[in-house]
Order: sequence, then C-alpha cells, then structure tokens
Amino acid sequence: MIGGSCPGVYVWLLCCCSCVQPSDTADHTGLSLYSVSVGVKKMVNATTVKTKPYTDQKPGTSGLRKRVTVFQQNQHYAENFIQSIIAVIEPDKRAAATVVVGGDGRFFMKDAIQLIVQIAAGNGIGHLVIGQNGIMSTPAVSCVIRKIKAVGGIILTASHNPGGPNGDFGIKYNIASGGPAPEGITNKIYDVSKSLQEYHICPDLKVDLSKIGKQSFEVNSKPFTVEIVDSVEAYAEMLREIFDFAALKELLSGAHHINVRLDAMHGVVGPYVKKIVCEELGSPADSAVNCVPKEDFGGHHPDPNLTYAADLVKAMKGGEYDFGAAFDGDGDRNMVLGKHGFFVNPSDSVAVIAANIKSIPYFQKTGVKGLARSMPTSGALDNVAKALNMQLYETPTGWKFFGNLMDAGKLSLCGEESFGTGSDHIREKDGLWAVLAWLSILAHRKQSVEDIMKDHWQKFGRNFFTRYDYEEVESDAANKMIKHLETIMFDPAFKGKKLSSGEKTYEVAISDNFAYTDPVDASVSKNQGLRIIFTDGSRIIFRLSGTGSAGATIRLYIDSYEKDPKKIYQDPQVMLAPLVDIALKVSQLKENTGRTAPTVIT
Ligand code: VG1
Ligand code: CO
Repeated sequence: MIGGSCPGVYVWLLCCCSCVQPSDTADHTGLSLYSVSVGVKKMVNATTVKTKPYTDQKPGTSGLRKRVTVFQQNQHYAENFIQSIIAVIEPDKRAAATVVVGGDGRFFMKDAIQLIVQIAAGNGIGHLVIGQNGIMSTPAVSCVIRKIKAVGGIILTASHNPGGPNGDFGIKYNIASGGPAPEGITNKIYDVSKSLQEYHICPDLKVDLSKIGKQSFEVNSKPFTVEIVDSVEAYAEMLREIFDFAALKELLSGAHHINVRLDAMHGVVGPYVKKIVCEELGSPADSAVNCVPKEDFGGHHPDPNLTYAADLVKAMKGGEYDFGAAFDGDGDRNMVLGKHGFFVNPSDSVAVIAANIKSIPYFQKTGVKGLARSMPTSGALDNVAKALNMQLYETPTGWKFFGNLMDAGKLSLCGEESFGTGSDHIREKDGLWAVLAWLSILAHRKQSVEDIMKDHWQKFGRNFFTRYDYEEVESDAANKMIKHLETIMFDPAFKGKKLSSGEKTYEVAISDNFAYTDPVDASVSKNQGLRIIFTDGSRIIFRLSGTGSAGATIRLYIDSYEKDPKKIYQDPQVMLAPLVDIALKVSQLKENTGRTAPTVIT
C-alpha cells in the first residue's frame, strides 16, 4: 500500500495487483456492465452532530412528503429523517449491508443523495448502489433491491406531486423485499425522528454521481463503497424475462405495427421508455415524448390523469395513435388511452389484465396465485376473480399492503384506482410494466383498446367509477367534514336509510371506517376510509390523502356496478351523478369546505 506517504488520503490503484484486496476487485452487485473501480480510495472521518427532533416526520401513504422549502430551510430536517431511516437497520448488519438509492430527478434530489451517502457512511453502512446521476425509477429501485439482495432502498421522490424549488420533495424507505416499508417500520422511523438528538455523518465525503463504477472510501478505518450503476439495465433485463419481446417488437415495429404515443411527463421513466420501447422494441423515436427528466417536470404536475396529462389526451384525440400512455414522476403510475383518447379507467385496467393474463409469459411460468385491489378501487377486478375462481384481497390504500400477500405466495396481480398497476415481479406498482402488459394483450388479441374494453364489459358487466379530488383544502375544514360524516354514518339509524337523488334511491346496507387485518401477519390497520355501501353494492367512499404536502386533499370515490348491456356504454359522470349528489349532500362537503367543484375528476 502506498497510503503511508499520503496523510489523510491514500491512493489505491486497482490495476496494481499488490494493493488490491479480493473483495474490492469482485464486482459487488454484478449490475453494471461497465463497473470499473475508480482507482482512488479516500479516508474520511465520521462525526456526530447534535440536532433537535421534529414532530412532523410521519411517513404518509408513501414516504415523507413535504415542500422542498421544508427540507431546505429547516435546519437538519433532511438529515434527521435520513438518520431515522438508517436507525431501523440493525447496527450489526450495517457493515455487510447494501442500500440502494435512487430518485425521480426532481429538485433537491442530488443534495439529498449526497446527504444519504454521508449519513449512511457515518452510520457504518458498508455499500450503497446508486443510479447514475441519482436517476432510478421507483419500480427499478424495487427490482434492484431484490436482484442484489440489498437490505433496503431509499427513494427520493414525491411521485406525482409537482417539483422545483417551490414544489414537493419526498423520501421513502423500502425494505429487503423491494417493497415500501410496512407500517410497523414506518412507525419506528417516526418514533426515532420524534426523539432524535444527534446524527452521524461524514461531512467531507462526496461522490461523483455521474461516473459509472465503484468509488471506495475508508470511514474510521472501515471500508465504504458507493457503486454508481446504469439506471435502466437491470430493470430492462427483468422485463425481457416477463414479456415476449419478439411479439412486442412485431407489434410496435413490424409490417402491421400500431402507432403509440408515450408521455414520460419529464419524470424518471423517460430514459426507460427510450431505451426499452424505442431502441429495443423499435417504436419510432418520436413516439416517446417529454423523456428528459427535469427538476421541475417542465413546470407541470407529473401526474398521469385526464387533467394533468392533457397534452397526451389532446394528441390521442387526433386519431393518429392507436395506444397512448403517460407515467408519473417516479414511474410507478400509468394511464392507458386508446385511439381517439378512449380512456381506460385504472380500476378496469387491472381487471382487463387479469382477464387476459395468459397474454403475459411471466404468469404462464408462475401461475396466478391471487388478485388484489385497494379498497377504493372499483369492484371490476372482483368480477374477474369470481369468474375465474381466483382469490381476491381488498387492502387499504397504498402499495405497501400488497407486499406481505406477495411474499406469502398469495398474490400475483394487483391494482389501485390511482393509476397503479403491478404484479409480484417486484414490490412496487410499475408504470412501464403495465404498458407492456397492455401491449402484450393488444399483440395477442389483435383488437383495439376500445374493443378489448367493450368486450370486457359485455362479458363481466361494468363497474362505473369516478374519483373527485379536492386538493389543498384547509385542514380544519376537511376534518370538520369528516367529523360530520362520522356522526351521521355511525348513527345506528343510518343503516337501512334510503337516500335519493332525482329518480334514483339507494338503501344503506353498511357504513363504516374500513379496517384491514393482514392475512399474513395479522397486523391491523384502522381508519382507512369512510364507506357507505348500499344494498345494490354501490359504494361511496371518503378519505383524506396521505401524500399531500400542504393542507388536506379530500378524495371522494364512487363505484357502481351495471350489468345491463344496453347501459354499459354510458358516460360514467352521467351514470354516477345521483351517487355524487348523495355523497355531497350527506357529507355537506360544500358547506364544510367552501369548495363548489373538485380540483380533478377521474
Ligand atoms: C395516493 C393514492 C394511492 C397511492 C399513493 C402513492 O395516496 O391514492 O393509491 O398508492 O398515492 O402513489 P393518497 O393517500 O394520496 O390517496 V405514488 O405514485 O404518489 O407513490
Ligand atoms: Co408514483
């Protein structure tokens, strides 16, 4: 070693066999094709910094989400939360542990990653694997955690929330299965954060996020390595195993190819779409738009719905494209559109995939173990489960509840009404996977999106579904509305009550606050949404969002089943108008919040 002559820092050239230890030459993850060690090993010191706890670092539906300014302007705010996350990794496991780090490219991500590197090193974590330039979609992080058997991952994203200096930022912890930390762990993180007095950090440690390869350090005489990997390759490799790429290539670039338009909304999925759909499957380069990740998502909400993906909707209406899709900031959500902008409701999307599951080679290998949806998601999937004699699970909102079922071999395919679809190939919802699933169905059935959807409704009946979002309502007003609703709903006289709007009358069968007992570990999650279920099965659901960063977002969900083939092509907003009216009356939403119209209707 030549370290002795160079105080503080010593040079470690990997081409020089006399100074290389076997563990350093082995490519730790096997992930990157180009993994070369950057031949300098630096010695850095860890120090302990005194801090004061914050009381508001409770992870929500999917991680801790706050305004960027909250992370930036409050002293040690990000440091505290990162320290709280790392605190849940057992101290004796840290030296051998690998943690995956990646994010959706939003403003403040790179700063946060440098902090994670410094704090992970300061707490004795042995290895980090980070996407090049910090970029890694949420499903790709899940994929990489599983592939390299990491102890977990930290994802820097606020998903579909806007970014930029005045936008949102978020930090989420995923566990060794690749899935979002379950409530038991997020509660622990929160508890640590509430009493945190200090954190451990290597303030002088800096990594070059742009350079693929391994960067080695010595922290208080213990090795610490950071490996920067290609953000796309491991994920692409996984998709090649799941789908029939030859059939997809034929569909997208063969003699009778269809035309697609994919909108990455300047989120993280752009490089994935470019490499997989354009370069590999042969779709023309201009079929994918907004593919360069931007810190502020070009000033838009990176949220794939009819309101925020208006450009895609407009482009599809022109009739030039057969299939369209948009993704959210971190690449786990998807919206599917057919020719002329035909909208596939996400609750229907998962049901269609379930009914056509044989179009996807992965499921032929693994079999279909069970289906699941979040509680507010429409019952469309239930109809398929019943017809195919498959088990169906109804979980609370948020992907973390699916993981246990998947790990226990009870669940293969699941979805949420909020544009989330996925399977047990990983433990996150997966936007590009959902798009390739749909394209596989198109390739197999050789029908349009609209015809596939209409056939489905003919066969299974249709669950009309809509969601109204009231964003940034004043918290007190939202709570007042919920209190009011509870008073009415929990009155024993409410059951059997007939509620009418125009010609329509519905009789209350059940009214409750949804609670879930995990069938695997028996953990109980209460207060997951107020439900009014009518005797005909129609449902009105109210819940407060757990992903917002300011005020409260009220979500109202309506689900109503129709079997009559003559009625199934009607406009959902027309079909559901009486139930919406009843929901607004019962909740006195307008009176309580002053809101006369929702921010977004899906
Ligand atoms: C929302 C959706 C939920 C989804 C969650 C995370 O949560 O309703 O279905 O799992 O976002 O998605 P909430 O609590 O705001 O309703 V993502 O793509 O923002 O990570
Ligand atoms: Co997301």
